[in-house]
Amino acid sequence: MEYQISSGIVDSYFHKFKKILNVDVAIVGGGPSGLLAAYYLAKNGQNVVLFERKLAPGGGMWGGAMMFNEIVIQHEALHIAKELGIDHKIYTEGLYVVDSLQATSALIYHASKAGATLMNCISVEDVVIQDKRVGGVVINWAPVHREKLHVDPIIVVSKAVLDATGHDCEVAKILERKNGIRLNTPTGGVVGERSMSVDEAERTTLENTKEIYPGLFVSGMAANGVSGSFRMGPIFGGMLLSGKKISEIILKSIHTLV
Ligand code: 48F
Repeated sequence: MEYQISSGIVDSYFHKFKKILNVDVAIVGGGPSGLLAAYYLAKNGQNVVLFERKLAPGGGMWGGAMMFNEIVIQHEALHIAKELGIDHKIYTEGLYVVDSLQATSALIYHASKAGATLMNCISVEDVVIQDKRVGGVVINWAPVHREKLHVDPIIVVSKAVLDATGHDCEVAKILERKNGIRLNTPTGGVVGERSMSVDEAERTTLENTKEIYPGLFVSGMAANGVSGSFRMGPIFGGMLLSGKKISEIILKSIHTLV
């Protein structure tokens, strides 16, 4: 019995790992925008992997506001909550409150059920460049990074990479820093996030959700960070709509590659 348990886990894990070495889309970051992009892309037949460095995907959604475990979503994004079976209560005109634990676990469950492979405890430390495009990501165990161990990584190739790393826009920063290239942002580089301005931030999240370099796409707070837009705190409509929008942009881009 002891042997069967271990061997079942190892066989199944390595089968999964082999499958994600060459994918359609590699998503970096398991916050709401990354999870939702994973859900819609997998639902549309793409082979998708999502890397999250923490033990639990979910990013900034679990904690609600200052650990009050409720979040707010706007009417415009309500159809997504309904599609995922998330309970919601109207609070005031156009604004709904949602239990953050139910919402976050629903995003994880539906992304996985739709067929996306979710890989936790793995950090993306670099990108692959092929023919002047981003063509994959470079990964390592998150504890290897934390312990600063000198261990070489594993390479994952993909047709598209999504930077959904939230406020830090880590992938875009790495691409800019290491390669001296111009990004499709107002300055040509990562501009950096601005202070709180909810309406403006929610609006610009969607505008900033786009391809910023051939093969590299941004969603969620990473989209606002690279283009120098504002933060918005515990209101999540923009994050959900951004995840959905980037899945449509990536799908179109992959179809034009074929
Ligand atoms: O920050 P995060 O939740 O991303 P998001 O989808 O949503 C932002 C909101 O939660 C909130 C907000 C909007 O209302 O202001 O903050 O933009 O999740 C990003 C995830 O990416 C992981 C990180 O641990 C987090 O769970 N992550 C960041 N860098 C890496 C990474 C990396 N290099 N490799 C793997 N995971």
